[in-house]
Amino acid sequence: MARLSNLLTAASAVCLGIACLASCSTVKGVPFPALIDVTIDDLEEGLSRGLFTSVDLVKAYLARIEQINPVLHVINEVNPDALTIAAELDALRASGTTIGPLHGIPIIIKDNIATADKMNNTAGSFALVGAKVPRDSTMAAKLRKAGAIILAKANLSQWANYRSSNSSSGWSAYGGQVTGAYYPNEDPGGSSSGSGVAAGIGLCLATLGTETSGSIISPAQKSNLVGIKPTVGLTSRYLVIPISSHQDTIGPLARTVKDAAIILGAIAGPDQYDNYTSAIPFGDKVPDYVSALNASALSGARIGIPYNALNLTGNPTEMAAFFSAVEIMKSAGATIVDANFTVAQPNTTAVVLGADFVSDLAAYFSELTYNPYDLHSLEDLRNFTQTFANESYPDRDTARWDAALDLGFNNTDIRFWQDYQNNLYWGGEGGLFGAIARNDLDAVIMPTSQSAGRAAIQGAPIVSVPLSYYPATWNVTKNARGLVQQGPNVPFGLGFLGDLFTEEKLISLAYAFEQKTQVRIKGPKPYIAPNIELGDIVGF
Ligand SMILES: *[C@@H]1O[C@H](CO)[C@@H](O)[C@H](O)[C@H]1NC(C)=O
Ligand SMILES: *[C@@H]1O[C@H](CO)[C@@H](O)[C@H](O)[C@H]1NC(C)=O
Ligand SMILES: *[C@@H]1O[C@H](CO)[C@@H](O)[C@H](O)[C@H]1NC(C)=O
Ligand SMILES: *[C@@H]1O[C@H](CO)[C@@H](O)[C@H](O)[C@H]1NC(C)=O
Ligand SMILES: *[C@@H]1O[C@H](CO)[C@@H](O)[C@H](O)[C@H]1NC(C)=O
Ligand SMILES: *[C@@H]1O[C@H](CO)[C@@H](O)[C@H](O)[C@H]1NC(C)=O
Ligand SMILES: *[C@@H]1O[C@H](CO)[C@@H](O)[C@H](O)[C@H]1NC(C)=O
Ligand SMILES: *[C@@H]1O[C@H](CO)[C@@H](O)[C@H](O)[C@H]1NC(C)=O
Ligand SMILES: *[C@@H]1O[C@H](CO)[C@@H](O)[C@H](O)[C@H]1NC(C)=O
Ligand SMILES: *[C@@H]1O[C@H](CO)[C@@H](O)[C@H](O)[C@H]1NC(C)=O
Ligand SMILES: *[C@@H]1O[C@H](CO)[C@@H](O)[C@H](O)[C@H]1NC(C)=O
Ligand SMILES: CC(=O)N[C@H]1CO[C@H](CO)[C@@H](O)[C@@H]1O
Repeated sequence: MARLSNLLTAASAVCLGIACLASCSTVKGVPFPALIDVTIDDLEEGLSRGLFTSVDLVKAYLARIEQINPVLHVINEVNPDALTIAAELDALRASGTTIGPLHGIPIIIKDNIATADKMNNTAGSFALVGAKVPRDSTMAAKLRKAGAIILAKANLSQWANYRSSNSSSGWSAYGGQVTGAYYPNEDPGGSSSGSGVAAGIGLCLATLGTETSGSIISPAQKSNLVGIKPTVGLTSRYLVIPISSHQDTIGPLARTVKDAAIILGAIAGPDQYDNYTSAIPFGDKVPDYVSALNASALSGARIGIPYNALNLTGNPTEMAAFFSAVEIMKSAGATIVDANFTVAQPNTTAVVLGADFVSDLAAYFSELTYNPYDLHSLEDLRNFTQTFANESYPDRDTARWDAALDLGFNNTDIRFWQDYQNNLYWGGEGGLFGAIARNDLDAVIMPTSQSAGRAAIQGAPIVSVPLSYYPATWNVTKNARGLVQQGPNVPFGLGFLGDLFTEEKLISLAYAFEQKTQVRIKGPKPYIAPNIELGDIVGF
């Protein structure tokens, strides 16, 4: 009896949290947040109090995946070893040992982050089904070291949206078309599309995505999530299928800033296999991103708006919400600064990504210990894709690869270097870094849909948080493949952009904004989500 009442007190305390105000469920009759809202703190509390085990959690999430995947095509593969791993972590916990901040917490990763287990790493292409890597990617290894259970691989825009000029966000030949959960046939954003929807509807606690330009923040906003796009080099790209060594980065998509901060802390840091990580200014001492969370951080902060780089009339709904957010920040004590970029519209080209892809893809192929179709270059991959029936060519073309190969050079060429230097200027002195330095800013803000480009070309960080959503009466607009772009309840976000390696500052500001607004909690719910909860698993 005493034990049960302890549980009751503990779980009720958990359930007084904001998450549970939004949606409460029960486990063994005890109130507990629903899996669509649950946080790492909630799960750690439930696990450590013995309300449920990691095996229960994995069973619940697998059942939810089975319920929803035939409709939304979020997941490419589940980890056949997940229950075994969960049981091992449960046994460790029972013996008094927790190995890290994610002990026993199920996480899903994008299907371009390799694991040396039974799961494939495909980028959504049949070219890599069956391929083997020599060891875990550093991201997978760090998740495991933090105690996480890698539950599944999430579907994505094929090749992280670097193949076609006429494909769609969230489509891959291997996984089909991911759709969002806020409106039927919603464009899920890309390219970490499955990572967005999976975290958004609670197929796991949170996910990892990758970004070259927009691929974390875009699906994060479409699934009403926080997305952290870290500085290039803060998180290792080793054994992550690349687009561009100069722009690729890996980061979390989560339902709260705090959860995203915990996960970032677990995956950041130097890695002998990715020499970009040697640019990290704090070495092995990864900042404690959780202790950076400060609900008052907007007070006294200097926040810049680059008016001349915004599309002020393009999307009146998003811009109206953006300027409401500005008022909220002002009332929270922030100083808002007119911080135009010196170059309003940079003339970027396809050279950096194309030339990087030629080099970096070949380097990834060369790491494989089993390469089922013996592919070694972009030429090989293009030929495979154009001739393998299930790759949907030419309905989905290979225009980006054609353009990359038409360059006739890779990233060792002087012509690459010239374009790369232009990008650094447009992202740096002529763009984001110039605005920050001239105006002594803590961050620059833009609507998430307009945030990606300037940060991408400089490898700069972005934290995107939920901002608002289209009203319930909104008329649906669709893209060429029939995916809903704007529609009733479709969410969108706000981006905080900063200088290199200033994630602590950005996370702190994003957290203060989240605490003031609670858009995810107060806003509309998905039109579709799995309904199996821990209570349906525990004790049955
Ligand atoms: C990986 O792909 C192979 C096909 O080569 C398949 O047999 C296997 O089941 C896949 N792994 C998972 C976890 O689905
Ligand atoms: C960084 O690593 C890459 C690939 O691992 C290699 O090609 C490159 O030469 C290295 N650069 C430096 C400066 O060591
Ligand atoms: C939180 O931010 C406020 C406003 O900038 C500052 O005064 C306060 O010292 C910060 N708290 C912590 C614990 O850093
Ligand atoms: C910034 O750009 C906007 C839009 O082009 C312009 O209206 C405004 O005057 C500029 N502000 C400054 C301080 O130059
Ligand atoms: C602004 O947004 C509108 C609507 O999305 C678009 O048609 C237009 O091309 C955009 N303008 C610029 C300069 O990006
Ligand atoms: C933009 O870049 C292209 C390719 O480098 C060049 O041909 C063109 O002249 C540039 N346009 C401007 C306005 O700078
Ligand atoms: C990159 O270009 C250099 C110079 O032409 C060439 O030697 C090298 O093989 C190329 N590497 C790849 C992966 O294409
Ligand atoms: C192109 O792919 C086809 C089918 O996969 C293969 O038979 C052929 O040898 C490939 N051609 C080249 C030049 O690699
Ligand atoms: C390719 O697609 C066909 C028709 O949709 C399907 O029957 C077949 O199993 C697919 N092949 C692979 C390798 O998935
Ligand atoms: C995509 O582009 C290719 C090449 O231009 C074309 O053959 C194909 O019909 C296009 N697909 C669609 C759906 O328009
Ligand atoms: C929605 O579409 C209807 C019919 O086309 C039109 O009458 C109405 O003005 C539209 N509403 C908005 C908000 O655009
Ligand atoms: C785990 C899972 O549900 N995988 C599915 C992913 O999507 C492909 C294509 O739609 C299915 O064939 C898999 O079964």
